[in-house]
Amino acid sequence: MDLSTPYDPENVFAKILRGDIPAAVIAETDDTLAFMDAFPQTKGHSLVIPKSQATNLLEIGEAPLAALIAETQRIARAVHRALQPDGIRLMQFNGSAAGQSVFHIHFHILPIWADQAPGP
Ligand code: DGP
Repeated sequence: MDLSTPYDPENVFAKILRGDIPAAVIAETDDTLAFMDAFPQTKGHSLVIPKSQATNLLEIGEAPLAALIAETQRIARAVHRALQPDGIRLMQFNGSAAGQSVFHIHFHILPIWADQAPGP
């Protein structure tokens, strides 16, 4: 999937938004959904997605992006309070070449503990 591939409404996050497949939802707003990653890289690894359709960062509009990043900050603060990690890593990939595997834009929020940090 290169950066100009059109949005596919059958991607797994679109299915989660429609309720076609289940997810461990942790927060929902008018514009965003946050849920646990099904293949966590650390304890408490979660994802935040916009409800609007956008494949990647190049495509998303300014208003949905603002809502997405504000919600990502809110979830990161909640993760800090709940899990007390030593650090919090955000990840966001665009295009297969960069490591994106689900083509609905999302932020990863990974709590990091100093003694068990995953590789970069
Ligand atoms: P990325 O490489 O940035 O596109 O990461 C996609 C993430 O989505 C990856 O960490 C695994 C996660 N994931 C894939 N399929 C599902 C699913 O069906 N449910 C949930 N909750 N997460 C999924």
